[in-house]
Amino acid sequence: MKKITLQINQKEYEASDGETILDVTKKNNIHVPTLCHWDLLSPFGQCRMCVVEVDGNIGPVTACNAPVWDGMNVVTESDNIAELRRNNLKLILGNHPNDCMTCEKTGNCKLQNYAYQFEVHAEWSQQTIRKFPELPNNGVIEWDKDKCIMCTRCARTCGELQGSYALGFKAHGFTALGAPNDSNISKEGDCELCGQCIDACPVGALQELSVKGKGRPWQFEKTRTTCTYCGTGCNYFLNVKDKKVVSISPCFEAPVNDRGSLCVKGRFGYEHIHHKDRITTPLIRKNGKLEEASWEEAVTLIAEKFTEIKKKHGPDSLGFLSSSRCTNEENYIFQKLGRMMGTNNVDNCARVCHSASVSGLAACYGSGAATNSFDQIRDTELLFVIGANPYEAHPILGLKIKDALKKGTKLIVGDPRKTQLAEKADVWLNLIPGTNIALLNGLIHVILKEGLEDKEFIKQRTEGFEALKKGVKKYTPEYVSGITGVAKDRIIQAARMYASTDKAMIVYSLGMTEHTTGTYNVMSLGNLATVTGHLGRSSVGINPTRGQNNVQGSCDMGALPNKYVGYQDVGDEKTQKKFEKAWKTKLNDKIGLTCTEMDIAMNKGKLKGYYIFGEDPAMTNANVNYVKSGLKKLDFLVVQDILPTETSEFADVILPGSSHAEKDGTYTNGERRIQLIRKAIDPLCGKADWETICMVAKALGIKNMEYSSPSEIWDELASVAPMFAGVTHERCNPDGIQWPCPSLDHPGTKIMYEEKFNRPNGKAKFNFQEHIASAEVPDNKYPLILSTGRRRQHYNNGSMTRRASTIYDKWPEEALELNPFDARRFNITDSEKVLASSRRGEMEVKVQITDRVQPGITFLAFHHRDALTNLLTNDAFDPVCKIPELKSCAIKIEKLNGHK
Ligand SMILES: Nc1nc2c(c(=O)[nH]1)N[C@H]1C(S)=C(S)[C@@H](COP(=O)(O)OP(=O)(O)OC[C@H]3O[C@@H](n4cnc5c(=O)[nH]c(N)nc54)[C@H](O)[C@@H]3O)O[C@H]1N2
Ligand SMILES: Nc1nc2c(c(=O)[nH]1)N[C@H]1C(S)=C(S)[C@@H](COP(=O)(O)OP(=O)(O)OC[C@H]3O[C@@H](n4cnc5c(=O)[nH]c(N)nc54)[C@H](O)[C@@H]3O)O[C@H]1N2
Ligand SMILES: [Mo]
Repeated sequence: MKKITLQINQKEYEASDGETILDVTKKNNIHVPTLCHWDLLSPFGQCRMCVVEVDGNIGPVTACNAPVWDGMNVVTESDNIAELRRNNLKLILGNHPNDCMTCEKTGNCKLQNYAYQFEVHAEWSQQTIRKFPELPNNGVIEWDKDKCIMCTRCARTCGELQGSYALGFKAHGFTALGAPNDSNISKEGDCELCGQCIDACPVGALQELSVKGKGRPWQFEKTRTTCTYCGTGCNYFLNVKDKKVVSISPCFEAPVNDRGSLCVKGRFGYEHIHHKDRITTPLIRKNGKLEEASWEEAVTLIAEKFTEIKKKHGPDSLGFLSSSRCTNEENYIFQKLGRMMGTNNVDNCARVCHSASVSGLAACYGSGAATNSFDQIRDTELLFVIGANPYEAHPILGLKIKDALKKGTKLIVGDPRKTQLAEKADVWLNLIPGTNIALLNGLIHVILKEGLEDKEFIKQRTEGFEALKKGVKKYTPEYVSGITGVAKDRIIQAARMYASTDKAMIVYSLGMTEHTTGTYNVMSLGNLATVTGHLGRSSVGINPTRGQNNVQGSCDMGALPNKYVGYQDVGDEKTQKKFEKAWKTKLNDKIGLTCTEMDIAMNKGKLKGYYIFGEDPAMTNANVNYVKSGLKKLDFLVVQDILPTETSEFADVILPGSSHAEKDGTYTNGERRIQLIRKAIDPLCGKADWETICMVAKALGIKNMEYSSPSEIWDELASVAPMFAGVTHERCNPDGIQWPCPSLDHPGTKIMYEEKFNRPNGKAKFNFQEHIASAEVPDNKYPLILSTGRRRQHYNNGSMTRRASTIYDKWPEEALELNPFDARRFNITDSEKVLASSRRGEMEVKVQITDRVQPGITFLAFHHRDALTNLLTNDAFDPVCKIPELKSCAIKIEKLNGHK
């Protein structure tokens, strides 16, 4: 970019062509007042507070949208300028109420600050009263229309940054204001409650209702931390007053949510922290009822029972289910506890989530994690999103996708459901659930037939190509169309687009993994990325959107039955010796049970004692009737959670957990970024989860498990896992580090496999697989396919989001999505309650008639206890990674009248 020189207030400055005057003054700490300008938005030039004088120009110009030129001479302060700004303020204040001192925004209001600075006095307030249309409040964000200064920052934020267009301009002229949009300015028009408009508003017109009266901004202690919901890893501030988290506000410096953007859960899903249902003391079941107990009593009982079970039935009669909602440090010591007890029956919720990614990607490339970084999404030329719904499940990644689309990035979506993203696709591959392998083989078939593969890449960096070539031969577009239901032209078009675009990135998720063919699905997707050479560079690769805030981390930490921390193999002689030496004990070298296998072992009476930490399998595993029957058969169940759950109903002892606001540690997000979480308040129950686990270990007589802080735990695990050797808590501050990071001078890894793959010979491997149908397909008795997944507003078992009144009041119930064709077929009307049943269970649920689902396919989320979706789902699992088929089973629906 061309460099130019200009003068500002008689001093010389360098700038680049294309910058505005305001860009240059900001960079050089020259203060120019602004109201309608926000750095995150394009310049608007409406409020005219930023007027400056430019030599040779007839009148003053607005600094925010005036470009600089070589030799320009700018004056930012003069009597004339001050008077102009003062007059602008007078005009604005003339329409502004004069309740300044009682306004929540006092002290943080730009208008108020400028009124002081430019000495505009109170008599200017409310000279003119505007007439505004009456608009309903949405119950969450207060819209105080009289305070609106018409800067339009809220509406521009909603459209430009969030891509939601729920706020627009209500009218023209004097009655124009940012307001909920009911005009046809926007096509979407749905408020997602991201809350970004609150931060955009420079005055008190938009505020979070529930924070009103809880204190003024300067009274809050602010702690930057990492969000506790999904694997995106957004950062924000917890605002604390009187030892209570009263609100959440954005952090604009974070690497992941770089514009401070948050989703509805991140922004408003915090009420669980101080909810009355929080478990704050240990509970012991006595005569069938849970009663409050002391820590001492609870921990002694656990030690007694686990010791007794181990003695009587051997260590493998014990199981340890770790928590992807909790920190790396907690996961490390939790799996260590299990292993020190002599068992590898250690697992985490990745089993029912992305375990197929771990096994599938490792088979292709040697590591089971995302190959690239989230910010590279913005620079891709083509995105292939398959089996993922980021607009709902990872909304901040969704924003990056929206940015890319705005720039012209092409989009292919592979999803049976017409998601919001699928609506935007250049090609929507509307496959039948469970036909992923056939579809992917079909795409590769076209690519090879048309010679679009990357021949050089295949030759230099891969192995096993011939078998793939032979295998995909029969997957012609016609054949694949017959299996998948996708029109053959779409298959051909998608294959050509993906293969012939240089920067083409794959984003995928559970639509690929949660199948009995999960591992093979991921391998087939790997084949596609490899055959086209879309690997090892920026803005390409194959990227699973990891689910939980720390599911990447709990796998990394070895909360897996076959791996120690850092993916070191259980049973490998050298590794066994290494950990025996480090932990000073003899260790079991037999691979343990997965959590889905533990469900079977409980039912067979082989698993007797189970410690479930921050997970709710009685609600979230497939076929929960089976899970519950197993839990009932246990001799002893310990649950450590922050809130009561379906699973805790079966507990013999409940240990209180600590929420993310109550502890230090790290979470690892879906792009392998290890980020700090920072304690904002003391644990409500008196102990952080890691302290509780240590206490249990001590009571069990386990030595070497006493730690004074999470960073001490981190240092221990980094000393035994080479991929983390260069990471310390200190280095993770403030923006985190992406693993692998093998030494203290290593900067971390943004892109994997730039030079070689992690397999022994450094090459990527093709793994051809044939199409295999889902374990259960529709028939006369159960004629509909049920697929399951997520809604943006709720989170997994819903224990937290159902307790956030802001969220729950607006989204209180679940409904089964049914295509209008099926509704007619089964004579069902919209909102009617039906009985939905599968071979495993039944539930009553409301129906929503929508063409989001295709004929023959239904969809349910699983966030509500009163619509327990997993009563229906199939627990048949993938033979390699043991993930259950949560994304496809057969159901029927019946009208309820007359049934019960
Ligand atoms: N709001 C919210 N966000 C969340 C969560 C939450 O509960 N709520 N949970 C977090 C967790 S733990 C996870 S793992 C992630 C999950 O994130 P995602 O996997 O993106 O979410 P899902 O809705 O489960 O499923 C994704 C898509 O797969 C499609 N699908 C179903 N079957 C098939 C198939 O056979 N083939 C293909 N190609 N697609 C199919 C579904 O229609 C759906 O659109 O989200 C995380 N983020
Ligand atoms: N039908 C269907 N079922 C599914 C899925 C699907 O797509 N469809 N997806 C599956 C997937 S991907 C996943 S990941 C699982 C998720 O299943 P789970 O892991 O069981 O569900 P979560 O709600 O994420 O969290 C479990 C528990 O952790 C607790 N918790 C949260 N934070 C803390 C903390 O800091 N300390 C302690 N001690 N406890 C805490 C919460 O209160 C909650 O009860 O569900 C699976 N189930
Ligand atoms: Mo997940």
